[in-house]
Amino acid sequence: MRVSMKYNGVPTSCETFSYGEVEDYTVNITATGGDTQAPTAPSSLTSSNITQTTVDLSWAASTDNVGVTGYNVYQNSSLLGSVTGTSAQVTGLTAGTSYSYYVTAKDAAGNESPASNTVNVTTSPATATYCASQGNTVTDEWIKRVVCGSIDNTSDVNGGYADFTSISTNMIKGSSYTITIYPAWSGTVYSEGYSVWIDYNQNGDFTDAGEQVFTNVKTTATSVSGSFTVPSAALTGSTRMRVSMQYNTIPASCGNFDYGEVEDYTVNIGAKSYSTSASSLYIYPNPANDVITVYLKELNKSANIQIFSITGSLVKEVRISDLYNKVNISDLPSGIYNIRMIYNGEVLNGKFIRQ
Ligand SMILES: [Ca+2]
Ligand SMILES: [Ca+2]
Ligand SMILES: [Ca+2]
Repeated sequence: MRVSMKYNGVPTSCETFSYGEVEDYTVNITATGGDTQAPTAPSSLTSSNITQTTVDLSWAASTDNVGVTGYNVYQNSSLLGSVTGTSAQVTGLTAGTSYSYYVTAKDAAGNESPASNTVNVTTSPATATYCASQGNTVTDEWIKRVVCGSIDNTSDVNGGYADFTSISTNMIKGSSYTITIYPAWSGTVYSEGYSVWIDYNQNGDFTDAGEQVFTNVKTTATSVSGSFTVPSAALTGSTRMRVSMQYNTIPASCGNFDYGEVEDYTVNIGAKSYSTSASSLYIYPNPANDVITVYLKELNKSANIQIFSITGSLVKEVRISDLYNKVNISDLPSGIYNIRMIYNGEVLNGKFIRQ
């Protein structure tokens, strides 16, 4: 390295001049630049958009004395890959499986920061496949109608089995629901046994404790009915409800039998428990005499509305949309009512007075 100072002008590297001085030094240039300081640890690592096979990770940026050049993403403590930004989408995961993640920052010299916080992720459950079940003969008897929550399905004869999983009702953990089954006979009235299951843990069977939610011993009654409470341990999300009717005995959840019918439905189990404290629904007018209007915040949407008496009994359930959001309450006795709407997986509550 040459340092040069010249009177009254800028010196060139090779010249002799009258006034001034030149000094030569030595500089040793190394390959790494000598940066030995690692970046700070990334912070605030969070996961989002968890699906059966992917998860999105994002974190707060690290700093470095020279500069952060990228981040290493670790899955179950093994390096998965590197990115330059502060987010990453992990793909190729297995449904219903737990994974742990942390990230580190790195600089151009290859220094790696300490690990960020760790986040644990469980991918969405695999789509369950259920055992087959059906009545072999529906000449004499079948399930005519099923009513549960907002399901009210009159089906008549379905050849022994019907997949009605496109028909669903919402349910909230800790809340009680009533199911009513109506049989029909072509001639002679035979005794029929009944059973209903809900796959609360979404593992594709009806055999876990508490999943048989209703049974009725053989009867010639024109309808059977019972109540059950959705356990707090039930998984949030959509799952299967199986309704079965068999001649002369209570049916099993799997397999074929001689006489009767099986119908499958979908139940959407809500994450939040019912609270009457917060009033997050806008209801007009209030108090009201005959009709209330309940406002949905988004267009082209619909939602189920449940109205409860002050003692907690479900007295009305209707479906509203942004195009038709009126609920007839003229049949309700005067009093205070709680109203609940399950919308986008969220529970919105309100109160109104029937004058
Ligand atoms: Ca550094
Ligand atoms: Ca049927
Ligand atoms: Ca199960």
